[in-house]
Amino acid sequence: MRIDIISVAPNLLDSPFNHSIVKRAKDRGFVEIVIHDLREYGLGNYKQIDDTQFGGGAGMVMMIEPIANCIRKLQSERTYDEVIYMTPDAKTLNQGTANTLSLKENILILTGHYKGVDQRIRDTFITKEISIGDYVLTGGELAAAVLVDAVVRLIPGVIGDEQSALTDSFQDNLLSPPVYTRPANFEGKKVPEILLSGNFPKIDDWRSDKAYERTAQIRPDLLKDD
Ligand code: 6GU
Repeated sequence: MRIDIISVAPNLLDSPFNHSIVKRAKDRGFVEIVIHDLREYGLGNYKQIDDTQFGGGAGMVMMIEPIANCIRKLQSERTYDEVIYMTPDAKTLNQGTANTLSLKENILILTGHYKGVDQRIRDTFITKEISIGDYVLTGGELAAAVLVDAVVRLIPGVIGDEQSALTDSFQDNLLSPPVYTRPANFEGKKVPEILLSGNFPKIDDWRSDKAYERTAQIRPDLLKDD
């Protein structure tokens, strides 16, 4: 998979992709992540990328031309399965979206800043808009890092223990059951007996029950059919 990200703050994306599982996925050739500095496509001597909004009001809007020029250049080099705009005014990311995106070949991600991008960019180039939750970040970079992390770990082969991604919280719309490791007794607090029993069908049942219990308690909304 190849992921291109257009950003006005590329430095924000240095660290998240250069550690741990995402780094290993890059090193092993499962994913190539390329960051593009929108400023390089800015207009005039000042490399302008934003302007005041028509109709008045506080806050700058990201201009069409720099973004259009950048997207068009990238699209001339490869075909993108999705051109994604990270913005708080969109549907929220969930595991289903991450699963779907993990099977794509080429993804282009545009991150917003200020008041966001001129609506015509969204109308013309964007095939999918994603928010990562109901709160506002200073820019879309951290949101893009979240999306990329969620997607890359699902690319087949990236996580060694295949089971591990399959039993994540949310993979079946359920939260994960509690987990324990040694010692079996910490200051009198004991690990549930069943987990020490070696009876694996029973352990599976226990974990399913706990997952359901936890979900009903903390995120009952996940149990509703939609
Ligand atoms: Cl994608 N961008 C920004 N700026 N804030 C957010 C977000 C995205 N998702 C949640 N909050």
